[in-house]
Amino acid sequence: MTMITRRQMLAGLAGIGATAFATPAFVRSAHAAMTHADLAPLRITTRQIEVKGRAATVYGLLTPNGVSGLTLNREDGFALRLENAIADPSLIHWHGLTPPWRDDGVPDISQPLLAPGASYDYRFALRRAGTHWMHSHHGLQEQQLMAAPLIIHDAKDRKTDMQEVVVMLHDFSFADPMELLEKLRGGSGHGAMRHGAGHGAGHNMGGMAGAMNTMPGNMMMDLNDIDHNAYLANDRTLDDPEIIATERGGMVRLRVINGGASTSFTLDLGRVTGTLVAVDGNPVAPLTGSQFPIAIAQRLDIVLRMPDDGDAVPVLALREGARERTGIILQPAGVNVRKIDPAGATDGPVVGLDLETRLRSIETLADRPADRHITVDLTGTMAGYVWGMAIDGVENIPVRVRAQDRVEITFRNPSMMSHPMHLHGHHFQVAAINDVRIKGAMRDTVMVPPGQTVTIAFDADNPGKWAFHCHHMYHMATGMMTTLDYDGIA
Ligand SMILES: [Cu+2]
Repeated sequence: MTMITRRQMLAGLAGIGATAFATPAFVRSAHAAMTHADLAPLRITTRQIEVKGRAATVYGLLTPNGVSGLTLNREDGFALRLENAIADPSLIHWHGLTPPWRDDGVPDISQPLLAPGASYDYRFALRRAGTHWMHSHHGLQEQQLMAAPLIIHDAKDRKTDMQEVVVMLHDFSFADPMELLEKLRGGSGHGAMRHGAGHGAGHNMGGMAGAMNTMPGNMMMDLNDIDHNAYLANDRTLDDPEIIATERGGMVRLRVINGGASTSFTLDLGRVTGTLVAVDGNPVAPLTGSQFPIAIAQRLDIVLRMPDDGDAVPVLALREGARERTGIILQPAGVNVRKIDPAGATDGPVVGLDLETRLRSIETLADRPADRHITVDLTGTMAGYVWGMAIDGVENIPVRVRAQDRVEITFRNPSMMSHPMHLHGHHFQVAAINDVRIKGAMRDTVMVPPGQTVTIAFDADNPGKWAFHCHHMYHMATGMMTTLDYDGIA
């Protein structure tokens, strides 16, 4: 049994450039000795970006052409050489893909950390197209932008003559993430201190946040643990946003990825109405609207038509429970782009389950009773900052399943924070919300707000040992993580 202890998690934490040794020449792993001409190279590296006029060294996952992330054809499969060009060990998880478990990119579970200068080769079939992403699963590297898009096209995507725009959201701090975590663990107990207090936008540079909201039914809720220095869309803030050329009246497919380490957003199209066509890469019955919640690690595919009047369309992401926002601008030729304030007039909406209850998957699981039902309590408090997953009342033990079983897992959340729960290796269907059965979206990450229950269902069709955790990086790093183990896998 490989339990991930908090000590092991913390042992993996280190800042960029903390080690001084030079990056050695690439060492090929032994099993890669045969042909590799078909392997796309992807490099774990560092790069410089500018945030609010200040230079920052962040991580990157770059192709040889300097492109962040990958766009692949499903039929070609996943054929990749991952090279570690930084001075620290790392490992990259392919979020949304369902590879053989040894290729899943979680240290100590799937495979050992990738040493500086070493490389791993990956080859597996791609089961589904969709908007996915990749990120470090080691320590707190994800906070320093070790994350990138991973877009899988199928034949239908290639036939559609529609402009695709990928929008990757991040939260960004100049501070060392280890420092941010230590402050959280210092147990400021902001719940008690900030009860009912208001909070302004951007008043707290890289400090601890303290937003409390009273939910319907007087349920108290903690919103953001950390006030980040900036919120990024494709690495930029609204002071200097990415401006994407579009056609007047043209169709655009947005592929939005929430790569934030600890921030949920609401996507806001302003006066434009869009059609949500997929979540977490899985098609859903089309839903129209101008605002769509996107919890940490989730994805939204939204199709929209540029206005005939030729106006630019800001695509904004509103930080949950706070005024900060980020975004990109869709700009038809010859149109001026208005400057948009990085702080809105009102707080971004709280990300709840209103949209989730309305989502219906297009490709649903077969009707079948569950062979196994497991209840997972999401436990923890801000005081001391220790989080956990209790399986049938026992803290942080693996969930055991049998191959081919229909499995249902019910999350209950007695804590005061929302937890975006992510199961590796599978896509599940949202099967019930607060005990009301639905044929909801197929997903890999589902939000579980305080005081609510969400049941997911999936077929155990990918044997292995899989990470199963909250995708709020600081909750995961302080204990809200376990594994899903198939019987018979060592
Ligand atoms: Cu959490």
